[in-house]
Amino acid sequence: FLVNRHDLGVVAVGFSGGQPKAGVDAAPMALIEAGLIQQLEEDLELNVDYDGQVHAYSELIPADDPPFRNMKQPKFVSAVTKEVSEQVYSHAKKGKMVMTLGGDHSIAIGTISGTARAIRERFGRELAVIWVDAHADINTPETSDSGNIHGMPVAFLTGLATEKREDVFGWLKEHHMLSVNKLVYIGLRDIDKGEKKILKEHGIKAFSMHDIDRHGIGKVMDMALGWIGSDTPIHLSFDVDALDPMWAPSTGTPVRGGLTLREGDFIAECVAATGSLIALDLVEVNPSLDEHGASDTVRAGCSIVRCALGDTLL
Ligand code: Z70
Ligand code: MN
Ligand code: MN
Ligand code: MN
Repeated sequence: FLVNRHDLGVVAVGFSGGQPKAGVDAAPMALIEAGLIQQLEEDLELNVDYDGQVHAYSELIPADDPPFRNMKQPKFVSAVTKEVSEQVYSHAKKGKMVMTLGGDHSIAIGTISGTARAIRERFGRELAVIWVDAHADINTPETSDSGNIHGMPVAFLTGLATEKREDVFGWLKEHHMLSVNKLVYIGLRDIDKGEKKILKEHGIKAFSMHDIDRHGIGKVMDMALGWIGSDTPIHLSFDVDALDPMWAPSTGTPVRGGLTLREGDFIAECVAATGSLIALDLVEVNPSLDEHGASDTVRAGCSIVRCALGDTLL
């Protein structure tokens, strides 16, 4: 009802500026070369609207971009995410489902602001986000130890971090934003001290690996989707480092003790089964790290995407 689930807009974001390691910008091409788009068209029978480019946004590189409020490359990340926001919005406003291939997780500032705006305009509704990740990515510039913006997207999207400067995320307005009680985390296991405080203070719903061990992934998904409630449009933002490095070693910050490949696919299948998925991000695949594990990591990413977009076993 929310989108035409057979019409998929694809945005390929070859961007690594939200963190220090090169190579995550090559992920969209690796995923596409592994046959992802072809699989979606042929096996899932989706009408894919893809401009055929991996965007590098080199035209947006600022002349100078010194750290600001502890953020690294603030102007570049802001400009790229603003552009991604427009790209995602233009698919979503036409009623298409949107898939964005990253890139590092800072790009979610663009993807989620784009869908939140489209959903507000089209239905007057609020968006829910399921953030699958080893990390919470909810540091403010002031709580961040690293200054890497891929650790901050959720803070900017929820308004926990704000900045008036237009060229440093000041373009993010109320209509781009997400309410903290419409956010659910799954897979957390590496959270900074300041982030823990934020999660507690705002009562943000989070299912850690401990919760998955305790209840099993089936019950956790029931609880996660129950928190969101039925008939709420869902944006799934999937960081491949949520998976255990056994299955997804080629990522910038692997953390042991993660989701199995099947648990990752199961999360995506459960979201697909709600019929409320309107957008999907797959981020942080870095084929140049742990090179012999790159094909496994890419295959895991392709599998998660297929499951989220409705591939069924039978
Ligand atoms: C840390 C920070 C992060 C991904 C690392 C790490 C954040 N909390 N996110 N890898 N995908 O730098 O803020
Ligand atoms: Mn471009
Ligand atoms: Mn992340
Ligand atoms: Mn992560």
